[in-house]
Amino acid sequence: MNREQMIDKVKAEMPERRWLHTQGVMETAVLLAERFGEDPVRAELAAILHDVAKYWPTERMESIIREKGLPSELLLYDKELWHAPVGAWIAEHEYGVTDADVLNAIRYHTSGRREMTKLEKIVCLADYMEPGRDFPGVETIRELSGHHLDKALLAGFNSTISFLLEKGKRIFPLTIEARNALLE
Ligand code: DGI
Ligand code: FE
Ligand code: FE
Ligand code: FE
Repeated sequence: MNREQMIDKVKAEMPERRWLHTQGVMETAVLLAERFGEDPVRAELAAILHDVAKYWPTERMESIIREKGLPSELLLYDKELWHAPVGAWIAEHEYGVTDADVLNAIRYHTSGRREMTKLEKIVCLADYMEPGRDFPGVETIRELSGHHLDKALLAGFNSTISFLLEKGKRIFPLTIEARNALLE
């Protein structure tokens, strides 16, 4: 599947506003890849696909998690987390992506994990700071991203963790591990 075909197929999976977000993540991931010495083509590919499962019905995500052997502990945490590992599965099996680093950048774009690759960090950070994002602290993240990939991403995880604490929600262990690893 070429880039244009992939874009058309992903676009058809989501409402217009989510496609606008995806385009923002694509542009931002390319910029960050150029800034921090990663491959912009692979960064863009992961960005195109990162939210492909975002609007799948819960039951459809749940059956992929159960039937394809994805980590079942995901089911104990917020449904918002599920589209990332499910998206990686779809990228591999429906879009023919074989690059493990690209697949992991999709898989971990929501939670992060410890020892993230540069590509994983870039996609996760681009998702936080694309031009359409507007949440308290996003400007600080954008400023840090001018020079510091890890500090900017840490600020992103801090903001997610604060948000989850405020809402009284569970925090997925990988998110805590991702934050701790950036402080080491
Ligand atoms: O899919 P997007 O909206 O572009 O962004 P995302 O994939 O980073 O999803 C973020 C949502 O996931 C946000 O509403 C917070 C929610 N979430 C729920 N539990 C957790 C979590 N995010 C992280 N990182 N860790 C959690 O434990
Ligand atoms: Fe997402
Ligand atoms: Fe994110
Ligand atoms: Fe996203």
